[in-house]
Amino acid sequence: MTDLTLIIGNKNYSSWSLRPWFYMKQQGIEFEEIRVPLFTPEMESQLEPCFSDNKVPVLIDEGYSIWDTLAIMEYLADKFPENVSWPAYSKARATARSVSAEMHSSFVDLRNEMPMNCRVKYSDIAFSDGVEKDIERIIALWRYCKRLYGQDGKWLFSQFTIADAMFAPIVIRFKHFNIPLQGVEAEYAEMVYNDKYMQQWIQAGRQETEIIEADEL
Ligand SMILES: N[C@@H](CCC(=O)N[C@@H](CS)C(=O)NCC(=O)O)C(=O)O
Repeated sequence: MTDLTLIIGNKNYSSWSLRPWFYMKQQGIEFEEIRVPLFTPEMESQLEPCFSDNKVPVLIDEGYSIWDTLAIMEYLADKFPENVSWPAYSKARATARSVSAEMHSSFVDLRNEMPMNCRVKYSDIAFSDGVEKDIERIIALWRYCKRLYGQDGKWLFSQFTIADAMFAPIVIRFKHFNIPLQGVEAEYAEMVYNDKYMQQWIQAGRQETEIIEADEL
């Protein structure tokens, strides 16, 4: 029995929904999941009481609505302080927040040209300079976190944190767009992609049949 409900979009496409879902699974937080297909009347009616500007994900706790990915995970970090959500050391925590906020607010070219799609694998796609720059920056962020704080475990800050949840959809994009990775970033991406909860999400996404044309190349 749980008081928490996470409203998510299509698993095939909804990169924002994946983040808090993956975080809650990794943290062992029980929740009921409601999946609403994006851009449908069903989505509108489900989200109407949530004040989320018709966007997913939304977390409902005892009827109270929390929207926006980072706010949801911060709320859960406060609610379950026994979980590790951010690194303990304050400078590592600040870095984890910096990279998470950067992921939240940046990489527009990558989002536009490289939509998350669990069903499809591409190769030889020509990207704009903007996307190449976004890819380089994300790899640099992962290397930076791993070098400074990620030597004692498989995650960016050794233990799983919100930062890993923030980059989870990037891992699917890199894999499905066949982005060549090396060294530490290749190891990290492979580990996250093969994580059992990531695989649950990807397999569920692959079973979905809705098509969002804008996210199909
Ligand atoms: N910044 C928001 C973004 C949420 C968002 O854009 N979600 C997409 C699905 S992945 C959505 O609901 N789109 C529907 C729409 O824009 O009408 C967050 O962090 O949660």
